[in-house]
Amino acid sequence: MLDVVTLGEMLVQFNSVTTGPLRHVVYFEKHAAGAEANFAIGMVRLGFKAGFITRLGNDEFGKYILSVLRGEGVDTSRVKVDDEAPTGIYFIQRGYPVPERSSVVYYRRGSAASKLSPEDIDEDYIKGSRLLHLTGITPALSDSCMEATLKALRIAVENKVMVSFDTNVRMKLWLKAEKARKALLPMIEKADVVLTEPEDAEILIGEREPRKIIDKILALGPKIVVVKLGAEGAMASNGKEVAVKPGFRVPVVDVIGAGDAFAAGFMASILKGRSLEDALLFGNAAGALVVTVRGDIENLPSWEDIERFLAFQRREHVMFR
Ligand code: KDG
Repeated sequence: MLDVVTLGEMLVQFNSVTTGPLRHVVYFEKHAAGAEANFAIGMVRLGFKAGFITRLGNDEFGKYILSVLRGEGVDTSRVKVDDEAPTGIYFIQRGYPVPERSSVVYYRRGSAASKLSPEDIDEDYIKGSRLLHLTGITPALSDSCMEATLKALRIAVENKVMVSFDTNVRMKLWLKAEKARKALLPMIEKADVVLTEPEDAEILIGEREPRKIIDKILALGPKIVVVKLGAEGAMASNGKEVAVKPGFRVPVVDVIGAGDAFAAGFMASILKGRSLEDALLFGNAAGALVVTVRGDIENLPSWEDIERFLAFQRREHVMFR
């Protein structure tokens, strides 16, 4: 039996070794990444059994991604290989035009994962799990991906499986804000835990202020709402208490993937019955570790590494040898 099931697209990420506009970058480093897969790997590192539903192309990049998922211990029994469509890829531009920020350029239209459809969603697989994690990326990939997401959500709700939903609004995929709003709001309403950030909330509910975002989303039905504030930390509420935790100061190499690391740290803590404050602390720590390197998954921490990171932040003596 699994603890967590998620679905979406894992892509090959070509991360610029140097900062600056992509046209001048000479060297790219190959990684495997994608919001939901990052989350699944993050949860495995934190001791949970996680399964990932997707389609991969029958190509070199598909083989690479499958080996990464298997190597990380993610259950790949529901990963299908598609002979017709390729594995998606994307490039990351770092530090330009905004220092310490990254942007993405996708080559994923028509990818194998965009062909994911309701027939790929196995009812028993989700029923037997403790948590279904969804993000706003998968429903933006295609109509069939949207239907697959809705089917997974329906199964979870009907079987009282906890649902976490990370808004992850990607306007490069939606193109129109109205489309994102119409698709994602009904999903948010059915989720138990919603993770979002001010930029997404502005698009979805016309609100940027963390406290107001929390109140507005709690009023839609979710039991816990978390607002991720990047380097500033995060705020969360369960309707009874509001918790706030500042972020950690770390050298920033590439911020892509930090939100997924945060989500894994946060949800792993919730599944372990920890307080909102602890969940924010562990989420922030996981996110901080991920921004210090290129690649989304490499620095996803174990509990032990989170503890060592936190001890160092508290200026406690940490043994390195
Ligand atoms: O959250 C990080 C992801 O955004 C990145 O890895 C790529 O999944 C991705 C996406 O669709 O943007």
